[in-house]
Order: sequence, then C-alpha cells, then structure tokens
Amino acid sequence: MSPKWFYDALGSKLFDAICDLPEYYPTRTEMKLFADHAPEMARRAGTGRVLIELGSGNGEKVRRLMAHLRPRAYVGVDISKEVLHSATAKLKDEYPQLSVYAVCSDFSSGFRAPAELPAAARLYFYPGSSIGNFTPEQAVALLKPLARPGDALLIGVDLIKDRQTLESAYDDALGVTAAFNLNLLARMNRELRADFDLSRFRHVARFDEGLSRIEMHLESTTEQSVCLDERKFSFAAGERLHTESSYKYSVEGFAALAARAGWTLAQRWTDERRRFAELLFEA
Ligand code: AVJ
Repeated sequence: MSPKWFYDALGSKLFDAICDLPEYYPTRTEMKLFADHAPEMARRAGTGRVLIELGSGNGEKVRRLMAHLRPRAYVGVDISKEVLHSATAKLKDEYPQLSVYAVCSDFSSGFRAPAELPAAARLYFYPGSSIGNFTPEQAVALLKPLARPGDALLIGVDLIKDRQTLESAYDDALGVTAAFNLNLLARMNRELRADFDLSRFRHVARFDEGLSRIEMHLESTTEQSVCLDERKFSFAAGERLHTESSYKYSVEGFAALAARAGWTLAQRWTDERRRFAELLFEA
C-alpha cells in the first residue's frame, strides 16, 4: 500500500505526535540543522525565489527558513487538505506581503505549478526525508522533471545508521507509530466500509540492510478474513500488509541518485552524529 494513505486528518495528527517522540530523531535533527544553519542555507539557496515546498505538512519547517529566504512567492503542496489549509493560512498571517499558494495534490505523479506563479527561479524545498518513501527509481522520476536550469533543490535525507536506532524510531515504546500504521485499517473501515479487526493485526518495523530501507508492515496475528467493498480478503496467521518503505541513504549515494535526475550537489549540512542531512542541489 502507498504510504500516502496514512495522512488523513487523524493520521496527520499521529504523524505530528511521532515527530515529538524521543525515538524519532529525524524531525528534531533536521530542525536543529535549520536552527544552526538557516542563514547560510538561505544564502547558498538564493533569496527572492519562488519557494515550492513538497509535502509541506504543518509548515513548521519552512517557518524556520522564511525570514532568511525571503521568497517572492510560496507554494505549499500536500496531500492532506486540512493540514495544508491551516498551514498556508498561518503563513499568510505571519507574512501578509507574501503571495501564498496551496496546492492539494499527491505529487508522486508529477507536480503542476499554479498558472499565476511568477516566472522567477525556483527553490524546491523537500524536507523531512519524505523522498525516502519512494524507491530510488521513483525518486529519480519525481526529481527529474523539476530540474530546470537555474532552479535549486533543498532536500532532507535520512542517513544510514545502526539498526537499533532505526528500528526504534519506527517502533516506539509508546506505540504511537503502531497507531499511525494501524490507522490505515481504521481508515479503510471508515472510508471503504471494510471490517478490519484492529486487535488482530500487529505493527512490525524492520530495517532491510540490503535494500537500505525500513519497512513497516501490519501482520495478521490469526487466520482471518476481512470484507472490503463486497470483496473478501483472507489472511493466514503471520501474513503481512506492507504499508511503508522508508529508504536510508549515504550523502554520496543520494547525490548519485540526484545526479541521475539532473541535480548537482552544491552544499551539505549534517549533524555531528551524522544522522540526517540537508542537501542543496542545483539543476
Ligand atoms: C514522513 C515519510 C519522512 O519515513 O520517517 C514516520 C513517515 N513513518 N514514522 C518516515 C513515518 C513512520 C516518515 N516520512
């Protein structure tokens, strides 16, 4: 299943809660990179651009850069309508002079810019390592059409690290990530009139070192069948739904991927434990 389905109103709130968990280091680490390096990031990325944020979510990240980047216009792109509208409205309040656009879209099949957008150089901002939800091939296909001469890309990438750190980030002690994962079943019950019994599935998160990705699964704990839209699906005990992959990269590995999409690495910022990287590319 595509991880984009996690983000209904409740799923978006659960994701925000994940970002506050002690085990989930990516958000905190990336925020610290912005706190420490925002002026330099803005200087290198260029002010006065059209800033297009992919997967803008609650808008907390771009807020750290806004005053330094001073863009000509801001476009928030997100699949979750409620979150997108409250985030762009808040930004518009804080920066009344700024032209703010909200594009509610799943950009996995390509991003379409609003027609009225000023024809200035663009800075794509894709924080959070959400690029990791795509396979490397899909990531190249997503980034390639964006690479127009003069444009830049500032992207957050989660780095390869020890299994323990990775697996606890995706299987926290409080069970918030488990709830986030199980919400997919609850959402199918709500929206597709399915009858999943949530107590008979368990959350699983494993790092596949060979594929360099965390996989999240929902494992059926018993033999059971589920109805969804008049169709019946049978599960054996131990059978799993694969609900998310989150790819982890080295800086060099990601730069090589981006190069296949027409992007050249211009600058990197990483934390001292080398957990997370914010990378600036030029088309
Ligand atoms: C929003 C895709 C970056 O992969 O770390 C968090 C989503 N899934 N915990 C990630 C997620 C489980 C997150 N991204």
